[in-house]
Amino acid sequence: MQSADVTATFCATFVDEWCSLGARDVVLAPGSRSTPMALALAAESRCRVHVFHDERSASFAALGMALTRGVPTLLLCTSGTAAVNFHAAVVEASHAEVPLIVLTADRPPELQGIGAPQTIDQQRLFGVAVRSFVDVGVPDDDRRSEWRRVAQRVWLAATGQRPGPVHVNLPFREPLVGEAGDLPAREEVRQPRAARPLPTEQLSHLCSRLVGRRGVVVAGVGAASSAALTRLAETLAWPVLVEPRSGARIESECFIRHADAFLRHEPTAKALRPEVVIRFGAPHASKVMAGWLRDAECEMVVVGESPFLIDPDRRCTMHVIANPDAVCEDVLKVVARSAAAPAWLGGWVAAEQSSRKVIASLLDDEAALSEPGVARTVAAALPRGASLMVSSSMPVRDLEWYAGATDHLRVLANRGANGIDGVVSSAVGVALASGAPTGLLIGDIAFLHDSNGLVALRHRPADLRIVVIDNDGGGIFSFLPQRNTLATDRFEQLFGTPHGTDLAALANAHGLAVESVSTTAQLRAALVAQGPRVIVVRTNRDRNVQQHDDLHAAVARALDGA
Ligand SMILES: Cc1ncc(C[n+]2csc(CCOP(=O)(O)OP(=O)(O)O)c2C)c(N)n1
Ligand SMILES: [Mg+2]
Repeated sequence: MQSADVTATFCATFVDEWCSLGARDVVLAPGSRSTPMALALAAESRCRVHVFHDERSASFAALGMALTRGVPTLLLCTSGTAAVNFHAAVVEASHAEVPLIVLTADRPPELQGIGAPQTIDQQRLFGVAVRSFVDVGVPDDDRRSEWRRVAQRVWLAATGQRPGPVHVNLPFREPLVGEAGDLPAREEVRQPRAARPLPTEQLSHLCSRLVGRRGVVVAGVGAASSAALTRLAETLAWPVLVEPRSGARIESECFIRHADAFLRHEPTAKALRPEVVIRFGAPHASKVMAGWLRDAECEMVVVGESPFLIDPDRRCTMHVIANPDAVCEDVLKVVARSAAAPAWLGGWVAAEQSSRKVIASLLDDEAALSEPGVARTVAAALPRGASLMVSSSMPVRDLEWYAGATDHLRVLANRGANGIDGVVSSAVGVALASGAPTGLLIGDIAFLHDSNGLVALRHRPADLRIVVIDNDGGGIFSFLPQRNTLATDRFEQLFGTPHGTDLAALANAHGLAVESVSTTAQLRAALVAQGPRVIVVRTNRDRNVQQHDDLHAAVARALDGA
């Protein structure tokens, strides 16, 4: 066999193996050295190829796709700095436990270290951010019996107990265009991920901590289903503090949405101090809630599938590594209706009801949209079955604090490393993989940071409705002590960072439909139209702080009067 044909057969074997294991999305950026793999991917009918010019954008789109599907996206680029541009998304995928198979083409060994063009050291390029690194070597027909095993190992490393990115470096020798011959035969691989019951001892230990105590359930990303949480909460007579990304923010009086608002009210925060917390998945974004949990000095059980414990405040007293739905079921088999004092849940429900009334009355029909009002309206206006990507920093918080029920949506965010990079592209990936209407709620700086995500968007089959909150800078910083301790000029120079960019013109340059809105009714109407489109809402950073303060003061007044 000619060497180009061996290379083509090698690539076709890897692609066949990954598609047999479930890969469906391919993202690639153009380049020459990656030709053999690009051709193999394009020839595979089981997967869809999406081309992005900018590797950073490509990698975040791949991340968004994997976040949506839960299976690895295949991501390919050429050699050199192209590969380095994947790094931020690889880090996010690592922290957020999103499976990615990152393929970087490379020059063969004889061209390394001698100044050959577009050649850098790609060995372990992503350092500790990948679950595994493999350099497969120049394709060699004598090793064809190993090819599928290597591909399987890569897949298993990306989809293991702690999913994440895997880096495969692919040195290719010229000529790069060949014909694939027969592929080596495939052997089935087993991927065991069945939920196992908790060991009896751990289960009785867990249950003994819950029964008859003043407790709360906290539901974050990776929580149990709303049905399982409902049964657990009813049995224990506890509230469920639920954030949108859990997927369990249902319309129920025991499912608490506005804890951030009412826990700012000291007497309420004190009265609702728990003895025990059971947290499913990742913590909420709210600092107020984190501080309240710290002060409570209660026991905290954390339940999740990942062996990696997120516990920056070191409050966890028991870590249960298991499927959250299975844990709920196991607990309910043991625990009969709990004898917790009815006043406990009643106090939560009353605080939530008061907050809901205040928040609805202030935000539901604004003549001049506030940022909390935008977040609330975007969630409410998107159709059932839509996805909603929210950016750090304020959008993800405003949605958590002020949105109503969100279980009609799939809410996603890049909160592994909380970057404001790659957010537009991630949302493009979500829209492409879901095939459903997708909203993106994003600030102006994050939008500008990744405006390359808009490149060719109008040609993609993506119903993406982008809502940009344009406060001409970083609004989050106005909530920090810097705002009041620094002179305004210095604050604006280093933190506020106004840029004066015409975001509508930028979107226009990409041929996208653009609308500017200023009232709730206009925003609602704009969100009904199909994408891809950009909806711009102008706000003001100082007024935004005031509006948050006003909301919290109104909630506090309602609680005082209750
Ligand atoms: C990649 C990256 N760079 C910098 C930061 C620090 N940072 C956090 S929020 C923020 C400003 C965000 O501004 P914008 O997107 O307009 O949202 P707003 O704060 O106005 O809601 C910055 C620069 C970050 N989180 N990630
Ligand atoms: Mg901003």
